[in-house]
Amino acid sequence: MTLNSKFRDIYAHPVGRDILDKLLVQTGKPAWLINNGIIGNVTLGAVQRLTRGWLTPSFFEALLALLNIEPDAPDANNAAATPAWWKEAVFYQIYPRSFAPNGLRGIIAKLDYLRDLGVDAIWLSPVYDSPNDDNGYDIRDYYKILPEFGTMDDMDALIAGLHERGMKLVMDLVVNHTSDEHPWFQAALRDEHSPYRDFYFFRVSDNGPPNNWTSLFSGSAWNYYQEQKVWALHLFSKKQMDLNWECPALREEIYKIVRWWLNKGVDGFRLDVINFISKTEGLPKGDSFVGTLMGYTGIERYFYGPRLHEYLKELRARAFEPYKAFSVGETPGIGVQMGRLLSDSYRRELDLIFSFDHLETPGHSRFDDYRYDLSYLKRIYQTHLNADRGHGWNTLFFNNHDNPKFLSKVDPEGAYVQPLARLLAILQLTLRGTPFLYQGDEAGTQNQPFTSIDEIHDVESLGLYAELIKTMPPNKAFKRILAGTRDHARTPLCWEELERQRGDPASVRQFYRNLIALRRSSKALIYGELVFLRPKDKTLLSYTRTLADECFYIEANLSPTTRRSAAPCGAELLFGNYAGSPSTLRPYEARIYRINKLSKPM
Ligand code: TEU
Repeated sequence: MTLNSKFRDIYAHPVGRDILDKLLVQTGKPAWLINNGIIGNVTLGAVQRLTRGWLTPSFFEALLALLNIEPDAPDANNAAATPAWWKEAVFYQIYPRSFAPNGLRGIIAKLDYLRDLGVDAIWLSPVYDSPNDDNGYDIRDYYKILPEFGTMDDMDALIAGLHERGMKLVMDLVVNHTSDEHPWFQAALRDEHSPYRDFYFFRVSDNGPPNNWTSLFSGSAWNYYQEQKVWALHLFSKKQMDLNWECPALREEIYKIVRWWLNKGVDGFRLDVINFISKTEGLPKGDSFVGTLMGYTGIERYFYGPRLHEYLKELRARAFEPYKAFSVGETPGIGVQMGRLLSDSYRRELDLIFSFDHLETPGHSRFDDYRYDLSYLKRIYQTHLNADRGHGWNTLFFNNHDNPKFLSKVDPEGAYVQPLARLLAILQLTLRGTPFLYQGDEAGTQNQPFTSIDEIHDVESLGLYAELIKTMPPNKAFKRILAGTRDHARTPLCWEELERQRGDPASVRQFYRNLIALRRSSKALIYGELVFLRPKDKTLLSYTRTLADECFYIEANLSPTTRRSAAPCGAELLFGNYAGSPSTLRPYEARIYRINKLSKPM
């Protein structure tokens, strides 16, 4: 790709397609705008001339560098999806800090609750030894359990307890960075000739930070160590130091860690912010326009780096493959086409990725106080879930430990919690993909009514608050933190309520339990072809799942106002989040029907 490349060439390129698709979604513009005879023939050079003074040459240099990183394009294959346990499983994410008292022992005590709910596999957020600057995502010792969570014996008991119940364990692998208290970093800092010095990004620079990259937790991405007169890179908190994957000895250490845990019986890993592990050689500075657009300066230099595919292929071959272990990558910022290149089965890299494109509507960031419009979710599902019928597979989630509650984004007042929680469950357990429940989803948990910054503990929120009060009054700054803080997802679960719901057949929990049982009973709801209906209907998400002669029709009213149902005549109602099935759909009403092939809706 060069400045002579035309928009249509860029749109035909996987990275170009993802960038332009994000721009189109953010600006609400249709795709044909790119591919038509006029705009399609416009070259990058012409855009540079037209936007002189606004988009600097460094923007085009950075864009071309990003485009030319990727020589491949996804292989379009529409063969039927190959069966795999992790496509049929229902995953449940546990955030050990707030799941249950007594750490690992507390989790073991809840395994029967999870088995009864229908959970097949647990994703366990970090339990490794850590100074907890970022709640465990800053690891000090990969081979040791954080004492407040328990012992390695407790860990072995958890693995055994899960396997006894036919369940699996996926741990969290945090290898984009370590804690600055990790012995590798301590040794590297102490001695510039230490072999561990190359495990990190140490730089000598006399005039300030080596480049203009900013941390995802606010401020510069560089720490300066006065005594050693050296800088070190940290894309997250000041105590989370980025690892240099260019260093073969570092990669060997990571493969050893993975094999050690897989030897213990762990079934796979969720790979933390794994798309950041390859940084552009020379750590070139970030473009200010991209930095403003994305909120993080320099991100275009590491979110889809030049050796990412090479490292993921090697990690899989050297550590995961020998154990047939499962891998799901957390990949913020990655688009549909890049996602296919990271996770399509023939690529031998990751099995699955978490895409975050559905979590915020266009023009909004997590810290914007706005009402989420579910018609956007429909748009994202229509572009993402069928992007790759053959090799590809999706993750289906609404919550995790990094985001405010999805329910509260759609319905901040909580006026429709009962139908809405059940609507989200119906989508998550009938669309094509692997459902990842976050602890508490099964009870319809909402955001916390925090009243002051003193109640906030999350390093990201506190870093942002410190930044914001430099330019706005504290109450205005707190309002932004309240909208997006991760602490909404990190408050202790109320087990009294969860156990009450377990005994109440009309509860959200039991609704999830019955839905999970329905999904488990039907291959069509897992591997069935997914066909979206009425694409232009903004307030109705309707689709069918068909496999052999089994067919389901699902519809969901995406609005708080009553509207007409579009269910086909003669269809058999199986599930609904309201009693009865009038011809209209009440606010956020959703239904699942079984239909026989003859009355299949067109
Ligand atoms: O999160 C990576 C990250 O950037 C998230 O904030 C992500 O962008 C966001 O969820 C998208 O909605 C991972 C871990 O999940 C997070 O808890 C850690 O703080 C972070 O990496 C650093 O390890």
